[in-house]
Formats: sequence, C-alpha cells, structure tokens
Amino acid sequence: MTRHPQLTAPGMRPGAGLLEEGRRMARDWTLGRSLFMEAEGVASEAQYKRREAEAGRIMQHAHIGFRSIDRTVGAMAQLHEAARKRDVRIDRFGITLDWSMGYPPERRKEAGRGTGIVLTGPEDFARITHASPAAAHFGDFMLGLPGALSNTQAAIAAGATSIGNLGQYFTFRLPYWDDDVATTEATVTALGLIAAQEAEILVHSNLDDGFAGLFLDMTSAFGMMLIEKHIVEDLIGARASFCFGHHFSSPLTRAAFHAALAREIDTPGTMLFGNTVAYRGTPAANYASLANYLLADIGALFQAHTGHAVNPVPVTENLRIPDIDEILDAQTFAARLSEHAAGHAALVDRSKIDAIADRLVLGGRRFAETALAGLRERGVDTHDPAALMLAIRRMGAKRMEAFWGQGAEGSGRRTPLVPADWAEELDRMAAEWVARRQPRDGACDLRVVLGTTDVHEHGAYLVGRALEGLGAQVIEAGVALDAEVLVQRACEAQADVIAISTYNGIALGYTRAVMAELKRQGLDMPVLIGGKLNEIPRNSNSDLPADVTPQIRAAGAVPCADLDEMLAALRARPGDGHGARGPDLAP
Ligand code: B12
Repeated sequence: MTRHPQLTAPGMRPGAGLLEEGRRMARDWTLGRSLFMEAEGVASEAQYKRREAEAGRIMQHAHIGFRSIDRTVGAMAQLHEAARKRDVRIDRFGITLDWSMGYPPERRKEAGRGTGIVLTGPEDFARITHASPAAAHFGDFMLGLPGALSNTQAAIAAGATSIGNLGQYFTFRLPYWDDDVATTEATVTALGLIAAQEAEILVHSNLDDGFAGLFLDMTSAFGMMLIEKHIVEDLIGARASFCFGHHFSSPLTRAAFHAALAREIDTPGTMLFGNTVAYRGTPAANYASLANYLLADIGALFQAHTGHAVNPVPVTENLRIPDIDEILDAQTFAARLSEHAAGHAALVDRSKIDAIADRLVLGGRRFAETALAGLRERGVDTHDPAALMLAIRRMGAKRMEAFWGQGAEGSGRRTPLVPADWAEELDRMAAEWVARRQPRDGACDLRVVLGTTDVHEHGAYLVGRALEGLGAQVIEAGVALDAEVLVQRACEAQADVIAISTYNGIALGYTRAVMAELKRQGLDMPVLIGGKLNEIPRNSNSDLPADVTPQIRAAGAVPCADLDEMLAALRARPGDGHGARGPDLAP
C-alpha cells in the first residue's frame, strides 16, 4: 500500500484521560464471580495458571466456534464432563465471537454477521462464564475494536479474567468503519477499566492476529511483542499475556520463540495457538500436523512453564467449524501426547533452540528500541499509550519492518534474521507452481489489482507471488477493503483484472457488491475470487456457512479453487482493448 497517513491525531483524547475514565468506570463495573472461580477457589485465571504451572501440569485450551448461545453453553458443559470421564482436563474455553461484536452496540444490528457468536450484554456473557468449571476466555472482537468498552464491561461483570485480543487492534478493519481514533479511544478506556480491577486480569494478545502474521522476520514479531508489553504493563498498568502459534510451522521456531518469550515475560500466557496453517489435508494428515506442533509446545512448557495452555485444534478445522466429538478427540489426543512427551526431551538438541532464542531476544529488543525511537523522531508521544498505539496501527507491519527490521537491507527487501515460517513456505509454493507451469515465454503483461475482503492476507500473498512469477504486474490494492474502494483502486490502476482473496464468510455478498460497483462505473473487467468461498445463507437454520461457488459464477465473477483455475481463467480472458497479454503457457 502506498498511502502514508499521518501518525498522529491531534483531536484524539490523551491516553491519561482515557485511562482515568476507565478507572472511574471501575466503580460501577467490578469483577463478577464465575463458576471457574468458585470451582477452583481462585480470584483469577492468572492465579490458577501460576498454581498449575508450579505443579508442572500441561493445561489444555479448547476453542468453541458455534453461532448460537444455547449450543455454545451446552457444548461447554458437555465437553468438560465428557473429557473428565476420559481423565482429560479442559482448563479453559475460548469463545469465537462474531466480528460484528467489534462494532459499538448501536451499530451491530445493521452490520453484516459472520460465522461467530453474538453476545448482547452481561447476562449473555454470564451464561458462558457459568457454563462449565473451566475458565472462559473472550479473545477476538473484544478489545482493539470500536465496541471494546461495552464488551469489556460485560465480560468483567460476568467474571472473565482473560480478555483480548489486543493483537487485532493493530491489523483488523471492520467493514465500513474507518474511525481509528474512536477505536483507539474505546480500547484504551477499556484497558484503563481492566487495569483498575482488584484481581489480575490478563490482557490477551494473539500475536499472529497482529503483526506476527505479517512480518517476514520473527525478530520483528518478537520486538512487537515487547512493545505491546511496554504499552500494557508500563504505560497502562495492566498485565499483558501473549499467545502465538497459527503461523509457526517449524517446531524449532515454535520452541525458540517460546524459550525467548519465557526469558522476557513473567505474566502467565493464555495459550499456544495451534499451527492451523499446516492443516491442509484430510483429518488423518492433519493428525500428523497436530502431533508435530503439540510435541514442540509440550516440550517447550516442560522446559520453561510459562502458564500457557496448549491448544489442540480439531483435525477437521480446515473443512468446517468443528463439532463436539471432534473437539473431544483433539483434547484426548493432546492429553495422551503430554504423557508421551517427557520421553522426547532426551532427543532434543537444546543448543539449536537456545541459539535462535538468543537471536530473537537480541533482534527483538533492538527492533523495539529503534521503533520507539523512530516514532518519537516522527513526532509521536511514545509515553502516551493511545498516541503510541494509533501511530503503530497507522504505520502498519510492512512499513515498520522496512524502517526498523533488523535484517540486512538488500534489493528492496531485508534479509530476515529468523525467517517467518509462513512466508518461506508460501514463497516456495509459488516458485514450485510457477516452475511446474513452465512458461513458454513468460510473456504475461497483465495488470492485476489484488485485494482482500478481510484480515486473511496469505492467500493474496501466494497469488501475488505466483502472478509475479508469471510476469504479471501485481498492484496491491490493500487488505480488508470495502468493495467500492477495491473497484476504485482497480480503476485508478487501469487494471486488466481484479483478483480478490476472501476468507470471512462473505464471498457472495462481496462479489455482488464488486460487480454492482463495476456496472455503476461502466467498467467491464474479469473478477477472479478465491479463498474460502462460502457464506451463511440468510434463511439458514444450521448456522453453518454454505459454499457459494455457483452463485459467484452466476453473478459474473470467476471463482477459483486454486492457482490452476486462476491460470485457466486468465488464459480464457476475453480481449479488453488494453492490448495486454494473458499468460501463454504450456498446458
Ligand atoms: C491463517 C488463518 C488466519 C490468520 C490470518 C493471518 C493473515 N494475516 O493472513 C488469522 C489468525 C489472523 C486469522 C483470523 C481469523 N480467522 Co482465520 N484462518 C486461517 C487459516 C488457518 C488459514 C488460511 C490461510 O491463510 N491459508 C493459506 C492459503 C495460501 O491457503 P489456501 O486457503 O488453501 O489458498 C489456496 C486457495 O484458496 C487459493 N486462493 C486464496 N485466495 C485466492 C485469491 C485468488 C484471486 C485466487 C485465484 C486464488 C486464491 O490459493 C491457494 C492455493 O491454492 C484458515 C483455516 C485453514 N486451515 O484454511 C482459517 C479460517 C479461514 N479463519 C476463519 C476465521 C473464522 C477467522 C476469524 C474470524 C477468527 C476469529 N474469531 O478471530 C479471524 C478473521 C477475522 C476477520 N476480520 O475476518 C475461518 C473462516 C470460516 C469460514 N469462512 O467458513 C477458517 C476457515 C477457520 C475455521 N475453520 O473456522 N485466520
């Protein structure tokens, strides 16, 4: 993206005032009691985590992704009990809230609805915190978005002591919401409310939801974690609790990141997230991926228990929203693996893990220091949490890494000190695909405008690299774009083709909005769309997203399941008068 918005907003209220307002609210919004607190005799999950870590137990996290409150509450009780009967303990449940909960309450009705659950007030939150004796974790779409304050108030009243997800603040954009000042003010006020509670409440941040899913160098991701810790703990006075894992595919990187984190962070961690990007195949293949990351995580916790729970992601996760039996199987698998894992310690070469951990800590600290100094030089008040957060959000991961990344600068890109697993993998996939297609003359001079409908960027990253490999000119229109903006960018770039990557269950509505906008502008260009081509039908009673590939085709766009289908569509592209050539490739 080429836009360079101002890093400061003079109209924004200072952080100190926002924190004070949050503190005042603590008179009315005090921490309620949950079934977890009663059952375990603790004041907070942090206290529980310290106790269990001390005992050397591997805690387990289960994620629930149903849309209905009744079904969620029922599933939590049923799962906890069924696991107990198998001698498996689920210590915490993560609730996948719907993205519409990110809006302030008055805007939620008119916002579209995604695939998650919607909780409308303290009573709804309390139903969750009383559904089972495990801790309830409210992560996504709470903090970090404009609805942060009402969500946090309700969660606190219901007795939740792990609230997130600060990582989202830095990357997520809700459709048709551009007021980042209001988002920042709501988030900092909510953090003030959390900091003022007597009991210790964990401010959860899933690093992968933030910049860790975007930086090409893991030392930048580690440095960003240190900056978040500084904001939450030093500037706000709350406790920062970190989670990572989606994109950490190499066991060595996972173990090293954990070892480095254990040296720098003493607040208990929420959970180590599953390496979900590795789930590509059938359930049987996914079990291998599950074992691969869990073994690394359990070994890391044996080495230094940071209080994190492990998160065994059900092996059907890439196919559908997992059901109760699938969640139970994954939990059972993890518990058994924990028993086996101790025997693996002797097989592990710690020196390799420690060497990378050293690099992460050193590079991460330097990244954090140079980034804070660089922001100060650009006029940002880095002692004000609100000003600092807004500047980082506006800066974005790519520019931060370009300015302050620690790898040596080369031709256009820095050489990462610890390369990010996800980028290495996608670069390799793109290169292999291009090589397999064996271009006859590489002469594809199409101008392709590429954008995403939501936070998922990796599909677009892969498509971009593959198109460049074919010789196409890729114009990155941006991430989480409204349909009208994407068409506008395509128009400005005089593009030959629009390529869209979408994952958040709005594929059909978005396609229709793009086609309508093209028509309104009198434009006619091919629209390719790939990713997760599904949507929850309006009149559905199953609450599950359905495939919308045929409807996308009927709307006049080209649905692409993979890169081969993209290639076929580009080759079939009708002449457009620009004279640009599609790929001329061997079959
Ligand atoms: C990585 C990931 C994330 C990362 C994204 C990081 C980033 N910056 O990109 C993070 C952690 C941030 C994330 C967040 C969320 N995620 Co997510 N995520 C995934 C995951 C694990 C992988 C997706 C991915 O990047 N794959 C890598 C790409 C390269 O592989 P691929 O998809 O197979 O791509 C191929 C094709 O699709 C095609 N392709 C893709 N795009 C395009 C475009 C064109 C033009 C073409 C031609 C081809 C093409 O090319 C590839 C090669 O064949 C999937 C689950 C899974 N295993 O698929 C869930 C998944 C997509 N996420 C999901 C959800 C629900 C979310 C959240 C809402 C969760 C939450 N509560 O926070 C948020 C999103 C919030 C929002 N605002 O939308 C759901 C979507 C549900 C649905 N639509 O049915 C999934 C399916 C998980 C699940 N089973 O529930 N997620």
